[in-house]
Amino acid sequence: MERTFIMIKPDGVNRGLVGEIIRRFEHKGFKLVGMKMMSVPRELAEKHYDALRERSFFPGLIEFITSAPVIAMVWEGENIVTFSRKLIGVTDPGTADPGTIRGDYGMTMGRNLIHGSDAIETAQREIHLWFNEEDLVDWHAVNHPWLYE
Ligand code: IDP
Ligand code: MG
Repeated sequence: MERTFIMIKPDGVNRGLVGEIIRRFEHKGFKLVGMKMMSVPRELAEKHYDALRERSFFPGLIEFITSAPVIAMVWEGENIVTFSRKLIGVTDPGTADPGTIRGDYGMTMGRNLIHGSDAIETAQREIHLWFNEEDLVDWHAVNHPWLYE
């Protein structure tokens, strides 16, 4: 089963949207296999966003991600990498569709509430960056046969 890395960013935590965001993933049918609240060390933030190092907004992005706690999570489900990006919405909340997390709750690019891995390889990299294997829980959800044929 596919896994992805999801992070509720400092704005989502400060705005009290943790429950609402987790609710959307749970109600879709995805399974939570790892979760921790943490302050993000600068080095980890920079590694996570390594591909964006040369972008003008990079310093502000690192300031933002390290400014207050985040909720780091690993979720599991069929096709979850692609589908969680749909649940989240496009990067700019100003143009994200209503019904998506960013479209419903966000206003600007630099305060877009949530991160989701953009590809299967990225998900694997990010899961290993943020979690130790022993902190991920292999468990059987009893609703499984009611979600998958
Ligand atoms: P994504 O989060 O939708 O995958 P990326 O292009 O990977 O978007 O960018 C990572 C994060 O960097 C975004 O979620 C957003 O927080 C921030 N970001 C991207 N572009 C801008 C920008 O133009 N201004 C400010 N922040 C940006
Ligand atoms: Mg991205």
